[in-house]
Amino acid sequence: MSHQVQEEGRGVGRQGVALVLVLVAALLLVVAAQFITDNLGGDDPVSVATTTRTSTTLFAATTEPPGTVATTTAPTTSTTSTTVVRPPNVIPAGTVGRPWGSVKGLTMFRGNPTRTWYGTGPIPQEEPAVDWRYPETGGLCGDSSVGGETTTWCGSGWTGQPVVWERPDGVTEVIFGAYDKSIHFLDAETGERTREPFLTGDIIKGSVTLDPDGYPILYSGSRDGEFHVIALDRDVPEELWSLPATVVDGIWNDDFDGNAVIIDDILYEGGENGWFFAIRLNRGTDSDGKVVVDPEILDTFPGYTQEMVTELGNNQSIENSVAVFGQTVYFANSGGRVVGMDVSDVSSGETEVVFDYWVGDDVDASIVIDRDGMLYVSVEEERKNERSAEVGQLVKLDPSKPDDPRVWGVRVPGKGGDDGGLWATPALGDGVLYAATHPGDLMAVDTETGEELWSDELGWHAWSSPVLVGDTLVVATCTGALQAYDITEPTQPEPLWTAQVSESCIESTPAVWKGRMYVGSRDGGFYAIAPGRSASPGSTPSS
Ligand SMILES: [Ca+2]
Ligand SMILES: [Ca+2]
Ligand SMILES: [Ca+2]
Ligand SMILES: [Ca+2]
Repeated sequence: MSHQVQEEGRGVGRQGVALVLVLVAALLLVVAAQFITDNLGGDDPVSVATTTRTSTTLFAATTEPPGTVATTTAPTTSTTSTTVVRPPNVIPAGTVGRPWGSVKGLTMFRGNPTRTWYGTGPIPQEEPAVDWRYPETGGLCGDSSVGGETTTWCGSGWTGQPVVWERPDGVTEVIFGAYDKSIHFLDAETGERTREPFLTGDIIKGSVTLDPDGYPILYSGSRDGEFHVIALDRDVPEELWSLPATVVDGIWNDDFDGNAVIIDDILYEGGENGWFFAIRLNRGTDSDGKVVVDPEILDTFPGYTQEMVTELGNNQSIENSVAVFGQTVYFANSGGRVVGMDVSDVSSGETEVVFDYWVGDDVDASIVIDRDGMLYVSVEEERKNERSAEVGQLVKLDPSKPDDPRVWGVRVPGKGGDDGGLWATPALGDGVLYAATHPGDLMAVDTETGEELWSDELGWHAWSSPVLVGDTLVVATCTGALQAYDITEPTQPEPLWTAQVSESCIESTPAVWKGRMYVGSRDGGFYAIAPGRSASPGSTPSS
């Protein structure tokens, strides 16, 4: 079945288009690379350098929300502009640590394809307080069944990072999926609904992706067996298309927890069925100016091998969020296989495994990629096999040495009855990686040597990914707090404040936007935290 799917993208016309794109890319590569080298740093967005797309109005007549105009500029002669340009379909080193796309916002889990941008500051320097809770009382709860056992889940969990973006009409909107099976849309200032919730068929664990190129489209997985593509330019959010996990003959289950990346109309996503997908969205507008897609599955690929299934069993799900550098898409699966796929020819349906490494145990955190293209892989302790003990739980890999890529590995043992390892995705600082561990420590690790420079206790079960903006690091804890650190001296973080948000565990990753923070808790609520208007902690749900 997979082969039929793979064939769909291989039209002659498509190859012609691909050839033109490759030529354009080659022409722009040198100029763009130089430009990027000259313009590192800052919060400025990254634009694609292309002669085929300029200042395009994506939809004209609109109702709610007002139209988004995406402009793609290619300032190839200016050296004073701070916009970074890049060749199409390529993620250059200069994109690391920067926002992604033309939309002003945090549009995806960890902000960009290398999973290294966490929002726009500042982060409050003094203890903030809960500004609003959604809903005001009660919780966002839903029942979900696995293997005949039904559990009630409340709030939002792992990874659960919200999208925050500045709409063209001036409203800053927060968007997140929750355990009540719905995607919620809120006014960041007030916590009021901006749109009707979008209901899926099961709980949502992952993070949503807002189209980074200005199309009014949202992308979300769910436990319901579908990956959803949702239009935001209708009266209510409306599904345009969905990818069923059953499109391939997968193993394990049909959930989608991983967060999708969209690069120049191609969406990359991994599923808990164990497969990786590359989908050309063919985004556009209809005659009424409404956004449409006409998706085409370019490639499907099983993240597992038969050998892995024989050795480790069927749990070969992909729950981590794909990361991209250059023209290689990286993902890892529950068997501990770290895969790099060359997608330079994905438009013609051709991908190739160019990196393949086994860390031994489940990888659910996202791979983080630095400017040298080095991979930081966070491994859980579930299988606890020899390989995992040997490789370590926080591992740096050098893809330029595919035969022996391990640069270093840090052991993260269990403690106090908890397993070791990491579920959270580390934050990449200046020569330092900040990682929250399952046993409950926040570690600062030297990216060159793997030396553990510093650590602090967060409690236990730290699944929320640390967020780094400017010289401030903030991390949510399973005791329901946000903890901030001053990292002016990156190797020696200094505690700044601890703000109690909720009485339940926070597993979701916070989003930071201009002095405010947004995060969901397992108590059922979703919170905005801001410089203190009141000193009172979050209201406790009434039920
Ligand atoms: Ca399911
Ligand atoms: Ca899952
Ligand atoms: Ca897993
Ligand atoms: Ca796991």
